[in-house]
Amino acid sequence: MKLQTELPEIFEEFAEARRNGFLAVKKIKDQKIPVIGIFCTYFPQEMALAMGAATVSLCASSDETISEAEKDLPRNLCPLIKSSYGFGKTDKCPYFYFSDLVVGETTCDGKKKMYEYLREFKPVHVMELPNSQSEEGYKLWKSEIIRLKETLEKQFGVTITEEDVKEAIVVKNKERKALKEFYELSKLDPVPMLGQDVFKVISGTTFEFDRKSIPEKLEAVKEKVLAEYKKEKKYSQKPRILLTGCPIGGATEKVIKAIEDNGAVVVAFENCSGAKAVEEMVDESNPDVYAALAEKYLNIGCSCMTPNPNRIKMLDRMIDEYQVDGVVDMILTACHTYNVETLSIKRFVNDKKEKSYMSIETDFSQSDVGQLNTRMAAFIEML
Ligand code: BJ8
Repeated sequence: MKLQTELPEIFEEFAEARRNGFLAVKKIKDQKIPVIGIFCTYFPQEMALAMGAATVSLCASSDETISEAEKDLPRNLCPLIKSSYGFGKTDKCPYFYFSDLVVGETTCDGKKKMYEYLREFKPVHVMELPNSQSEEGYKLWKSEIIRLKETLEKQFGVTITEEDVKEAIVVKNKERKALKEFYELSKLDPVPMLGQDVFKVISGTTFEFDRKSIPEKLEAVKEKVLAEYKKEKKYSQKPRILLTGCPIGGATEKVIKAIEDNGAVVVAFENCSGAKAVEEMVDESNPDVYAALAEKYLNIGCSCMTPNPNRIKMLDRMIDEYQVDGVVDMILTACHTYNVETLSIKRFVNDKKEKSYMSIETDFSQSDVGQLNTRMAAFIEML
């Protein structure tokens, strides 16, 4: 069996962008470009792009600062929230350090309450995210995007015109399209690349601050993967897994590794580290740019929405398109919304799609790697 791990140079540019993310942000700061720290996929990235600012993700993914966070926050809280707060408090995260403004959204209870304390370390703007995708919800989200624009204008002394927003929409749509076309290579059977490498590319693009250059880079990596695939013809068939649930990154990449070390391959990421952020474009034909942004972003199928039909719709489509054999739902400890939603996801995957389903609860420590491997091996064995 030959997979792309024997050709690491194909993905090296993106892996390196990830490793050197701190340096890239420092360079941005040296050029006096404003930096906006963000926490969530609901953040309308086009607004930052429209004013020429860079965005960095502050969703921390290591347990390094959790003990410090637990001095202020309850222990029984999602590790993502504790870690994010801990990095802000200890100033150990250069992304947080370099952020001129932090933008959060009223998603889950833990996150929105955490922002109240985060204000002690940085200027924080909180967007009021509705809990459902109702008509009223879309109106509120549109007005919140306009309020964000006004905050950015005031804080950075800039004017953001509708033309600026329109241009940013086109740039971000091109980036999404290119990313989607790249990871859709995993629809091939046998698959041409491991999920671990797809993930390297997806996360590597977040550290490319020249957003216009991203489509070309993605096209190049796609061509290289395809060329190898056609040349080698040695790729073997493996059980195909779709990952859903909480966002993955850093410490939780252990889940992708456990799946692939035990003989399967992750062919699709439905969570916020993948398709949730990418699949739906902003409607460029809508003359009301704020309505177009509100629609794209509020449609994201996060478990903070009630009900949350868009997660099911995306799972339905992706399970078919990627010829998925099994679904793994990763829940971070104490994430109540995703944890409660596991039942409906399990029912949908088992009963409607007639596929295998497994949910795993984990945190940012590595203490459960052995147990993860045992459970994955058993799950994959029965696929
Ligand atoms: S759009 S998934 S990035 S909220 S894991 S902090 S929900 S308790 S991260 Fe998320 Fe936006 Fe939704 Fe995506 Fe709360 Fe759950 Fe923790 Fe979470």
